[in-house]
Amino acid sequence: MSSVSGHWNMEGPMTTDALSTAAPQRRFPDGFLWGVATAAYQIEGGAREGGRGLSIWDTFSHTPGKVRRGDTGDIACDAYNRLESDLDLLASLGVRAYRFSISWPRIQPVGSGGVNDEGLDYYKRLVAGLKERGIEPVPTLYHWDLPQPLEDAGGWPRRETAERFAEYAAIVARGLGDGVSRWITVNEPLVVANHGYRIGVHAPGRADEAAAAAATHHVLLGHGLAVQAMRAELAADSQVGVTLNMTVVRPTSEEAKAVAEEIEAEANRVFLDPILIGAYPADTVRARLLPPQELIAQGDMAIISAPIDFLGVNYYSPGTVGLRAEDDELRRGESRIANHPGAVTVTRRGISRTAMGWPIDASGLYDLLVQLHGRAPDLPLYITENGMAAEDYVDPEGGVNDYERISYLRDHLDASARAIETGVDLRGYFCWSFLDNFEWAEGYQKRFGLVYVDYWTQRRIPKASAGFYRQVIGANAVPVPVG
Ligand code: IFM
Repeated sequence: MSSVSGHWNMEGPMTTDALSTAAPQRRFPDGFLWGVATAAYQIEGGAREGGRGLSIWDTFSHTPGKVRRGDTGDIACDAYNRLESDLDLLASLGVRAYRFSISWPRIQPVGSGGVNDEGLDYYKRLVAGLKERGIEPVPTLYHWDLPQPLEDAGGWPRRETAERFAEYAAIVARGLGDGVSRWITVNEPLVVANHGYRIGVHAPGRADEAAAAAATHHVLLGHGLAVQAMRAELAADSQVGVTLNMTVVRPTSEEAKAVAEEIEAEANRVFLDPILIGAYPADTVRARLLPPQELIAQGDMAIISAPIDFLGVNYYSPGTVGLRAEDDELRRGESRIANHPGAVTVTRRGISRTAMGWPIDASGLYDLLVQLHGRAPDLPLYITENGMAAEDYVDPEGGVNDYERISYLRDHLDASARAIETGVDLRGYFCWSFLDNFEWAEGYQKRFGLVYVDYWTQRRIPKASAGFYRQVIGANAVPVPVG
């Protein structure tokens, strides 16, 4: 159990020495897994190197108007060519685990059939390099870079894509299984279906409600089939889980409770319920957002709900929902919610936002963890992403003093430790992100890293938050926020 003890020096602005002296701290359980996270398309670059095929993100980012400033992941952080120095940098942060994703088109350039050994070798070297440095590799198999030929054949709305995914999962498990003991199948199925197929702001850029509903089912099925395929290849004690992006949705009034519950179900339960209980939340979510019955073959829900070893949770921000009549003028900080006439998102007065515009409220993470534990008390949880984008810049002394990020991390880590104190089985925390990187449709403008990347030179500059995080890991504790 974590507990409050000791003293930390919190005098003046928080610095990287903040953990060395006199403020109270909240401790994490021994063995708590401290990590950082990235994803292949966001950092690797080397888009045409090593036999890699094209993914939907290559196509999308090269389509004018899709990504801010026309940025692409062609070069990104050039991590593909900087393996050894990035591994040393990771080690210097003191992390015990590294969550990265595997680029499907590096392994299978056309998404099916033969294996590209050069691609697999790259990840073998990554896994070996991590282990040499005492860092646990935690790969995610799918972080949105679907091989383009599979999209051309219909993409995630097509059932065969789930089957191809399971084949790819088996190849990776066979190739890397010796060095990896914790695996994540899919990152954020909601974003795959919703951003990629419903609203089209992410690759492949389709805006088609029926395609999104079908993609929802097939990404979940892909997860379930991949779990089966991987278990057949891996040692019995290997752990396989999935990562969902989740939030809490708070109503501003008693009257707004029902719509808040529906919005929360759309965001969380459409993906969580099938995994936990083998059913879509048809009682709460409108039918057109759910896969039609004719797509759900017999046995699918059992495959999707086969036991997993842990749930990965990505949390950034909570939502607050209120009611306003259609003709009401909106107040400051309010915006209407598509498909929910009369509902508005509300930003509480005085609340800070990240550079993405997301409200900062760590109590949402605490509430989410407690809720999840209530629903699935025996399922270990990992926070597989949490962090913030900030307007980072290199100061004249050459440092990046990202105090806002330090305070964001401190508050969210404190919320995590408090959740553990109430009995939540939270086993680890992965900060998003190791490096500044390609933030999808936002391109390189939004910086989430603990390490600043100068994209002109590829120079890496650890920010003040990297020092803070290193101290948290060393102490296995976080300073308790004041007030
Ligand atoms: O950068 C993304 C990541 O790829 C998935 N989760 C949210 C992050 C911040 O938007």
